[in-house]
Amino acid sequence: NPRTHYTSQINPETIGDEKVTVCGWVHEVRDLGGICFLVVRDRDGRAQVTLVKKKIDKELFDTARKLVRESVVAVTGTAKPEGKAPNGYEIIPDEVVLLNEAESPLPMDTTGKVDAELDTRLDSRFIDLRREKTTAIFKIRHEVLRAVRNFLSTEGFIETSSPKVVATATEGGTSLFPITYFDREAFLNQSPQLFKQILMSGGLDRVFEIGPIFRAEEHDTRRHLNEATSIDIEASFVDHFQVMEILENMIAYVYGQVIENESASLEALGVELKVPETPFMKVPYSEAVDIVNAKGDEMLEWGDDLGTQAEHTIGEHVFKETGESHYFITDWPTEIKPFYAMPYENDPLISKSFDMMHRTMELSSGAQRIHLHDMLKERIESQGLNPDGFDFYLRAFKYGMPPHSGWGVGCERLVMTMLGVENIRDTVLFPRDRRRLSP
Ligand code: ATP
Ligand code: AMO
Repeated sequence: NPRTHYTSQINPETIGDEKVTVCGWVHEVRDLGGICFLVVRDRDGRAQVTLVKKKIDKELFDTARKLVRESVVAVTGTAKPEGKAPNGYEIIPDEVVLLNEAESPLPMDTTGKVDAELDTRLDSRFIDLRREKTTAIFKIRHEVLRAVRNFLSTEGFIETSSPKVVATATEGGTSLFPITYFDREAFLNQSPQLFKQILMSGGLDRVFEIGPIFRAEEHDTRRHLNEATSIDIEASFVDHFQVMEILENMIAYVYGQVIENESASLEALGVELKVPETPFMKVPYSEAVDIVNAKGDEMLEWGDDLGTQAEHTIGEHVFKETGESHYFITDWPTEIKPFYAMPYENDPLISKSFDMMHRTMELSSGAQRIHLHDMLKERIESQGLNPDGFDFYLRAFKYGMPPHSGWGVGCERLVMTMLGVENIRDTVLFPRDRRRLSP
């Protein structure tokens, strides 16, 4: 019998005597002798199947009783209201079909009673996903990306895709994964940066991309991946303030949509979300340095990058002042931002750039870009890069490039900070890190 309902869709009051078929995994079998409870689990919940020995075919009763946990079954029967069962109903079965038996013991516990190590869970992701809390994260991640697409589409952005096999670096700082492309050297792309800017010259005006970025980060932290998902935008005829506004509004919208559409998943995770208040506080870089130095744990000089500890100090400071976790650090020294960030005309030592921060880590970087060919070429050279490698990019600036701005947000960090997840690997189905290349 084909599936008629997910377990969460059955309401015995409206269904009446109509036969239902649910499909899923054997979550639990409780054999009490005269009565046997079989709990079937699917993506969205559980259904109790109740078999009373005296009232039911003997073969059917034995089939159910002997089911091995996590085997796959299809159960057809009638739903009856039952206050003590999950979702308030139980199924009195006519048929229980064993579709595929699971081996035992299982590679890990699925009931949530035993906390497995992250590595064990990632090695057996197929089993890990059968835990409610794991599924909840990925349902929320889906909702985040759905909301992002919806928001940006409504704001007039066109979804585009850029190549992941490329010839040049963009982000400096982090290193590249070299690959062999036929007989040439190539790299996995660190960011859609150069391509999304070229599209501005093409007149697409507002574009976004959600796609993988690859960074050969050597370090092993709880917030770095070697393959991450970046949400990127680029927009023409707007400055950095305007794209900051798009960013904060998007974050607020995404939080709101998750609260509205994924309340069950939030509950499963024990997370209570509040929509961040907009506009986010803007802390100029020089003030950020003062905040860190005033605390006195470390002494920064103007021009230093802000390390993890400094980010935390500033995050706590902002949180104390505003009660909000999200804020911007703006007006960074031009020298510590990538070559494409636009310096201020009246003070070229600082740039029209920003990071959007969560109390605990950086979530996004962005800037108004240099749209003037000669200035851009000069900046590429002054950062010690060879402009020849950027020919395909620089050409787009010679024949009518509008002023433009944009940003990139790490999807995993967005989900991680939203849910208070400790390790970024928990927000990726199959994470890639220094040690992990499989599954
Ligand atoms: P970006 O996207 O610019 O790389 P990010 O949030 O990934 O931003 P990094 O620039 O990699 O952050 O690091 C932010 C700061 O955190 C850096 O200034 C660096 O000093 C510090 N940092 C990075 N990795 C580590 C690490 N493994 N341990 C401690 N601090 C680190
Ligand atoms: P940036 O290098 O800051 O900026 O990257 C943007 C955002 O992507 C996420 N991110 C990562 N997440 C997990 N693991 C990583 N290794 C990792 N690296 C980056 C972070 C980060 O804030 N081209 C610019 C964006 C722009 O200016 O439009 C860029 O790539 O959340």
